[in-house]
Amino acid sequence: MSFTRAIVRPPGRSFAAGLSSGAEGPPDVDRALEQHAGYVQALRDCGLAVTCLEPDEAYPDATFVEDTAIVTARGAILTRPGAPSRAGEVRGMAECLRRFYADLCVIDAPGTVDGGDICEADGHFLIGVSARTNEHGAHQMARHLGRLGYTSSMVDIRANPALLHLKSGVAFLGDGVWVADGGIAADGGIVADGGIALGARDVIRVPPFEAYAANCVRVNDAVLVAAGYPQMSAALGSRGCRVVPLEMSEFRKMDGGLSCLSLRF
Ligand code: CIR
Repeated sequence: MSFTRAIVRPPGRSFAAGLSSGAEGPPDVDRALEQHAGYVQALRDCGLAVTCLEPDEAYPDATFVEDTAIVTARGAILTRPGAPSRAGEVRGMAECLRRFYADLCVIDAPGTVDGGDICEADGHFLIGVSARTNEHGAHQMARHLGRLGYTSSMVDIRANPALLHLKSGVAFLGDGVWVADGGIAADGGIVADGGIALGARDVIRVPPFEAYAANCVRVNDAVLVAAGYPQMSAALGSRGCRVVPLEMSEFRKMDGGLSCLSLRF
């Protein structure tokens, strides 16, 4: 969980035209830009060199860069987003990633993968099968990761419509500690591959009324978490984490979590 770099893209003026379940109304773009600047500062405070791409007005959801690629210590894989309106976001990310990776693997049709469905835990990857990541895409992703020397397991979240992506409901914090939503947490571990529980030293179960805060991110010595979720912040703090609460209200309105605003490597 030691990172030196991150890639981000601030939202454009078209942000409010992105995909959203719409339950919370339209976002305020100026406020989203302020919140994004706070997020970038938090990454810099964690010691990361942040590459900030230009806002992309053609793709209102392009600020959610995590969905466009999987970046690992051994290689990068471009995704093939499950929402047709987001397919074109990958090209811009590919151009950027060529600066950092010699080879980029791709997901081919009919496979689809959103990066928000991929959760790394010390060299093992959970691959969520969701409304965005289909089984073709998940198996291609597992093969790419296998070629890079990583293991993986599948977690089918299609029966849980509250989760847009796997990482909407699970986060790995290192040292055997997980954060997980009720459907993914099991006694002593994490449900994967239809029932096998990955070992876990500690699973922080997210209270249903703080479900949004499950999408937190360990960055070096800190855990970034959405502000306004006191039980989650307290649970993280009690594990000795340096908790960094960040305002995320405008991204939440567009169904985006905290992890999806950056690629970290
Ligand atoms: C979408 O529906 O694709 C965007 N409005 C939100 C994507 C959030 N991505 C993520 O949680 N990984």
